[in-house]
Amino acid sequence: MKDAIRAKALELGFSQVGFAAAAAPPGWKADLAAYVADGRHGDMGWMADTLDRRADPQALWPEVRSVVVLGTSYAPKGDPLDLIRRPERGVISVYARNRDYHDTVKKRLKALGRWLAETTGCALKVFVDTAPVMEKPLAGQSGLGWRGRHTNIVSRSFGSWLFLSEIFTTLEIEPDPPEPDRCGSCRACVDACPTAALDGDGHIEPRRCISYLTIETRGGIPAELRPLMGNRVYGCDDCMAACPWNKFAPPTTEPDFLPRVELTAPLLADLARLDEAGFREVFTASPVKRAGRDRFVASVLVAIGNSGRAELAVHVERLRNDPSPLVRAMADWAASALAGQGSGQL
Ligand code: B12
Ligand code: SF4
Ligand code: SF4
Repeated sequence: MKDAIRAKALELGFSQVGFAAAAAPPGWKADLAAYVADGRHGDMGWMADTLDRRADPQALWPEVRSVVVLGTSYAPKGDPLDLIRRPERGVISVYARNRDYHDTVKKRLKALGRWLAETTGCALKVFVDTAPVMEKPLAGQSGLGWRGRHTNIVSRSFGSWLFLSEIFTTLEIEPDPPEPDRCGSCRACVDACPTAALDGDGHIEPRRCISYLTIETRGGIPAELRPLMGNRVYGCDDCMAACPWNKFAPPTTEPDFLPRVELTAPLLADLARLDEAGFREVFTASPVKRAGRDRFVASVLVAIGNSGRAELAVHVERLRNDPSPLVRAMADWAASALAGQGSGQL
């Protein structure tokens, strides 16, 4: 059965498959509870609200017996960090340069689920970051990879560039052995983090993470972190890209994940011009829509403030009169940052 599931999953376009028991070791809940108690979830209130259901697959669905964990590679071609050295451009994270992976992966999960239910008669539920599921610990249990110091799953075949998703099933399936930790003495991801969000022991302070600051936070970006963000305007790949295991990852050929030309190296000047309608037009099927126009343009203004490009001041001035208070506040900051830095400096 495992071989048949694996073969069908690969045929449908998944990159890697593992099997885990639907049981939660007690440590999961304690770790998640400690994270929430420390306030690390920040504005992601759902993490506190769903803690009990999330920490145990059987609390979410009592009939579940096994979890099929699926990895989908989105490995980029070339070094995604090259753009960081081009301050007039905005960096959109690799995973968000084309269609929303939730949609692409969900379609495949449903096809695999349909086949599994028809073949075995089992009951099942499918998830791709769509329900309170602890995807990384499950993937770690299933042998897909180990949890790296950047806190995400690293696969020997696909490095850090894997989206995770799951099929919860009533079938009893023999679990795969977990993959041992292969980080060794490496600390490349920890050292690469621009905001020192990683402690080196496998923990993250999300409230310092650029991914959180550009996608999740509701309260604006703290002033002391803005200069550290450089030109990253949506998400961040630095810790993922630093991982030496990526050298084994073949670049994805999935059309939905190949970068759209206009999102590969967009000019900050163009991004700063986006109004609501323009934002919706450019980002309608993309994960970037999650940020919304105001928060996205606020991040663009931070990048402009960090760019040292005096010619971008004209966009900043216009946005100082924007209807959004968040955009106006970030435009004021960008204006003083540009004035302080002078033209052409980083
Ligand atoms: C909330 C969230 C975020 C938050 C918080 C991140 C975090 N690490 O907690 C923010 C917005 C910052 C974020 C950013 C990103 N995310 Co995110 N995120 C999630 C989400 C929704 C929940 C993660 C979670 O539960 N965090 C809470 C803590 C408690 O969980 P944890 O990290 O597993 O905590 C464990 C460790 O503390 C560990 N632990 C304890 N002690 C020790 C000691 C050692 C030595 C070690 C190694 C571990 C360890 O035990 C804890 C619990 O078991 C998942 C999807 C999901 N539903 O699971 C995606 C997910 C983790 N994200 C993902 C991605 C791709 C990203 C980004 C790369 C996106 C980007 N390019 O901007 C960045 C990477 C940042 C980073 N270094 O983590 C992928 C990761 C895929 C993978 N290969 O693992 C996921 C799985 C989504 C998906 N379906 O593919 N994310
Ligand atoms: S995504 Fe960026 S900011 Fe967040 S932990 Fe990784 S390197 Fe640091
Ligand atoms: S960069 Fe090094 S420490 Fe970080 S996940 Fe990869 S191997 Fe582990």
